[in-house]
Amino acid sequence: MTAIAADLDALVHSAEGAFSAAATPAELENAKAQFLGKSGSVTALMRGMAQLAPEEKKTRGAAINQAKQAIEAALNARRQALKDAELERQLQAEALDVTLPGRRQSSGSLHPVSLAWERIERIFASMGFDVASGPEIESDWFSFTALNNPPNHPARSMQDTFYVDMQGEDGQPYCLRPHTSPMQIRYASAHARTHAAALARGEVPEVRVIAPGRTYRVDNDATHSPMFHQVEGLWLGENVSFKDLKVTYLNFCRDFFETDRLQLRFRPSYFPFTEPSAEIDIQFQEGPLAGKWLEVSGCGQVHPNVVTNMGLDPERYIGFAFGSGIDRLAMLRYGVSDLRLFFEGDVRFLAQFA
Ligand code: 2NM
Repeated sequence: MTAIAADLDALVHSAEGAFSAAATPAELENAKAQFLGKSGSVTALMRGMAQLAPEEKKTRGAAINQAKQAIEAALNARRQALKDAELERQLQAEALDVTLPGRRQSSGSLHPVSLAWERIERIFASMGFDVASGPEIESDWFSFTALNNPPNHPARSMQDTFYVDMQGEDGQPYCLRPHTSPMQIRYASAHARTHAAALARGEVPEVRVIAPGRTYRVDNDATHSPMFHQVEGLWLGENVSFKDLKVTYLNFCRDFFETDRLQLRFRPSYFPFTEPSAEIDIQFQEGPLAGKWLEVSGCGQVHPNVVTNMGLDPERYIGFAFGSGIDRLAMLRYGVSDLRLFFEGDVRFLAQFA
């Protein structure tokens, strides 16, 4: 009796050992087959009972059943343990650290040149100027001829202007506009057509517009970029004078630089499209640039030939135009020392304007 019980005991221990050695559910099912399967040890013991006497069968059968139940219990315990371990592993792998800081959605910001551009538009709009924009690839007529540029003017040369492999009806090549003046001609010509009836009645409806935009020149160093930004202003009417130019530009500078502590100086100069012409210099009485005269713009009274090319009568229309670099204004406004910083796209620079 004890001997019989001892062999079953050993079998139960052997099963327990095999089950706990199984590291995965698949291994465990293989181990189960060794004991409880069709050709497993327990099944063999059951078959062996056929040879026993009826009295022995009873006690031996009960003992085998007990052993079988013990093995099944061990199997179920190991199944549960493996399941728990798998769940634990999954929880570890998918663990969330809710104390980690969130990933910030960083917001972009406008480029400093765009900031300056928007300020310029807002300020001139507040003084009654329309804002016009148009083509960057322009004809020879709008780029040069209408602007009173003589055929051999140096601005027309290959060294100064990017030409495009496309010709206009006049046989002249198109170019990347070297200034936004073409837009002034386009705007004033459209104005002349729109107001044809008023003009026929002898009225002189004013032209008051700025043309900001991208412009191009064959030039590339610390203070020149092949693509740069210009804003031109044009104010024509019956009696628009240099006094209006001075007041307009001074008011613009006071608003743009947010100070009245600045002075303007008009220095005689030359442009084909204006006569007389001048350079506008600015001097701040305060701040890091105080005391230095800095060139900010060209300007002048629009040449009668240009007024004519706008489709307007130079006997009735007089006024001024100016052209300023938006990049240069932005450098002065935001204290940027190198023009190239605007065009490198370095976020460490750009983020400072956020
Ligand atoms: C400048 C300087 C002086 C200018 C002239 C015109 C137009 F189309 F009305 F003739 N627009 N802008 C002008 C005048 C531009 O830039 C330095």
